Amino acid sequence: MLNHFIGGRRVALGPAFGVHDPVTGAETGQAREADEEVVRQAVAAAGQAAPGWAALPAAERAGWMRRLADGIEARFDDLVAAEIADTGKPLEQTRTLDVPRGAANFRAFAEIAAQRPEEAFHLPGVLSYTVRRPLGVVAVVVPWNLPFLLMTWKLAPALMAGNTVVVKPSENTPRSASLFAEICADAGLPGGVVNVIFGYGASGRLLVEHPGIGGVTFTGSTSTGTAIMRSVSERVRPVSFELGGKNAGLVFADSDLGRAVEGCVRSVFTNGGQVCLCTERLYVERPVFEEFCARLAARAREVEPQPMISAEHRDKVLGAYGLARAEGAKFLTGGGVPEFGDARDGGYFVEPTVVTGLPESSAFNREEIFGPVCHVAPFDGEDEAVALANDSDYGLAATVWTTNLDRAHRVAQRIEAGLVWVNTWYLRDLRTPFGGVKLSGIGREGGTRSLDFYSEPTTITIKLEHPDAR
Ligand code: 6OD
Repeated sequence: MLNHFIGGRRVALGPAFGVHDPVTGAETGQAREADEEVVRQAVAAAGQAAPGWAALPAAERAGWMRRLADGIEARFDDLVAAEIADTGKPLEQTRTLDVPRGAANFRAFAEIAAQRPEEAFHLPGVLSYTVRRPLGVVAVVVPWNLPFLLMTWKLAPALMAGNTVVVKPSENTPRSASLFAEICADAGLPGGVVNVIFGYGASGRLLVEHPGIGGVTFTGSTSTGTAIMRSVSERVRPVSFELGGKNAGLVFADSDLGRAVEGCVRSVFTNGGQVCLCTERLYVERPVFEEFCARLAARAREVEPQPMISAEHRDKVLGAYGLARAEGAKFLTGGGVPEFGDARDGGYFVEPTVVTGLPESSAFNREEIFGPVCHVAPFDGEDEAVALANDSDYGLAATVWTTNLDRAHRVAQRIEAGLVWVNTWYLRDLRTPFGGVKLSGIGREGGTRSLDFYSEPTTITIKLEHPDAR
């Protein structure tokens, strides 16, 4: 049973709920669901720890960040196992991306904070400078697709900026957060600095609505993001949201087609398509359209199916496949449920799928599916490519595949998205601004932007005696 972690201790309050293995559908564990009392205790513990944590010299907090990174590395195999048990991710991905990024997040924000310049503005007779204060207690609401990576991506800068936190992982993926609580306790982190509570959306809602919360960071669906925004609007608290996407990939005829196909295989199918940055709309310049489709479909057939996170999410993805079928799409591959003839047949798998032939107005091309699937359509020329990419309510990420350097810059700069990758996908430098436009989110995290979000400046202005003073 996974119990909440509040004030440095485990708290066994609230009803139990089941956690399932997406690979087999079997219940593999239980966690406690946070109710109002649990949330009250967690926010109170974080509130009590906040002044002491904020008062530490930044260099000391940076020392804690490094110790937490060490703790993650020491429990590497346990974290890998926990993440796989909850998500069914491939071992290779978990070992090379999810868990190492947890440690990297803590190390990166310790460095970024240390190198950040102070702000001061000087006019004759006037000196203004800013001091930054933490928000207090930050609610960290984490999704199920990259649970450890995204939790630490938010926790590290929030803590480094002097906040204490209450983390709520998704009900589907509580294990790595629970293990991280253990790592914090083993490292001797002062009680209340990191608190972890479990539960469904209702627990998250109680958390973000709590008056002791100074700010909310959330990655997940646009509908949950807008609900959180409404919840905090009366208290005018800052939010940082990375929400849904309907990311476009543009493949030009002058691209290295082999590289483009491989890149698109990664950008469509990584993590079973369950990454907010995954491509769901591919547009290919007409002279290479047929060849690209044939090569992409052939490679998609070789992709090992990965489970969706839950039966409910699998049904949503299968619903999108059904919609495409009903609207007359041509399935270049996939569209069904793989049969394994073993325990995986009880799991939440869908086939990697490539379709074509649907109008841009189809819900299939407009709404986020979040599965291993993309629609491919032809385009003629740069202007049409850019118009198609931008014809979306979302604007998180895009990819551009071309060997023409001028075109790469021209097109990338015209795309309405927070992130554009050229001849690659999901290549990360943790110092860069990260987030989306339109329905894909508000605010940017990454590098100093994270530290900006997790703190608020006070401007101090001093009148100086000076012959030219105003
Ligand atoms: O890599 C990251 O830092 C990041 N924020 C990834 C987000 C993925 C969303 O599903």
